[in-house]
Amino acid sequence: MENMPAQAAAPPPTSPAPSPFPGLITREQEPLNLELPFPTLTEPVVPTNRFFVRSHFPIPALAADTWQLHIEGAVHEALTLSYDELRQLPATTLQATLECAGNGRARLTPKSKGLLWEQGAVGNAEWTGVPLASLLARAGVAPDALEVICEGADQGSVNDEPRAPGVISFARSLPLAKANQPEVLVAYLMNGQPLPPEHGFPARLVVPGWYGMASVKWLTKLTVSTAPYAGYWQTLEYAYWQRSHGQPTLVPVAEMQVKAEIARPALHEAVPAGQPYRVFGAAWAGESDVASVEISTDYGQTWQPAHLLGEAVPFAWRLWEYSWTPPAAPGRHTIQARATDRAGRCQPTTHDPDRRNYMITKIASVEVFVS
Ligand SMILES: Nc1nc2c(c(=O)[nH]1)N[C@H]1C(S)=C(S)[C@@H](COP(=O)(O)O)O[C@H]1N2
Ligand SMILES: [Mo]
Repeated sequence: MENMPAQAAAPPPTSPAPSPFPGLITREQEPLNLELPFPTLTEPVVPTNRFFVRSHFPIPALAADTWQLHIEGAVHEALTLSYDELRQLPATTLQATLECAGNGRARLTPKSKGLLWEQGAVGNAEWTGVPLASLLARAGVAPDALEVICEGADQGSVNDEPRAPGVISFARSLPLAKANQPEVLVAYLMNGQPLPPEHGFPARLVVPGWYGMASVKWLTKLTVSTAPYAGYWQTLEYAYWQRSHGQPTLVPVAEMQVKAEIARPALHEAVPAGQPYRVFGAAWAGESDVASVEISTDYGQTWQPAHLLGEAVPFAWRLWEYSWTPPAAPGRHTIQARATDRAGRCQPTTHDPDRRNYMITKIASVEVFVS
């Protein structure tokens, strides 16, 4: 008998389609919430299919040829834009790091409510889109306008406490002072390609320097408003306590706070004794820049400077490395990293309860086994 040519192993017909997000940690299937396993970080720009996904409702099925963006409210002339019209306007391309305000929640004690993200609800990508300021200028913002309410097409009911009043959409307001900054985009490309449905196709807001919740996906409506907006996603959720005149007041989560994360070693990694090890990670600083990253291997008694890699890119995280030589004797060791921004702000050692379960920047510890 003749030898049959070797057949490529075809997957059995019942096997599920390959994951479009290989290697991401599924925190929730519906709605879809996926986390980057942070120890796998290598490059400053995270590939689109490795970028974390945070959604509160099912992903809306939107088509480019029927999608519209409405700009209304306190404007001189309400506007409606199609996808093609949006793509024909002068565009900007920039990098921006998005971090979910709940990133790091798994480290809070007592156990926090909300999705228990470890370190990977953060990513840096290149975004292309039309500056929001240019769209607002076309519509003509009223002189007494304060903010713009940005609404996505996704909807649902929130049945966990605190409940929402029936079916709501995802909406956040941006103060005009930020909305008019040149870096705030109505983005339609991510890393040079049309946004995937999970990241907001056909268009989303990208608010560089702010926590992820400001970057409204599946953007369909911008309402210019003369009064502060107090919707669900900036009062009952994504709000924290700020003290003024001795009184705690709930204010919307906004600018990202300075933070460094260690990608490697991973938690409980086995590290060879007595040989230099490349500690590696990323740091970001919201609207500021990372001025320094420091490493401690003695529980914060002393700190040594890490080396910042590449050039500073506004609104993008900065990768860093540090050469650590573990002691020759085997044992447990703890590595900590802390970042400082241009304004001299550094990370706290404990989580301020006024931040509730958001803005988690307390210095993290990675315990390793030297062997
Ligand atoms: N319409 C809409 N926009 C949204 C969300 C959402 O649930 N619906 N989630 C927000 C939150 S909390 C974050 S952290 C970012 C995450 O963006 P990504 O999924 O592209 O990583 O999207 C924001 N924009
Ligand atoms: Mo988020």
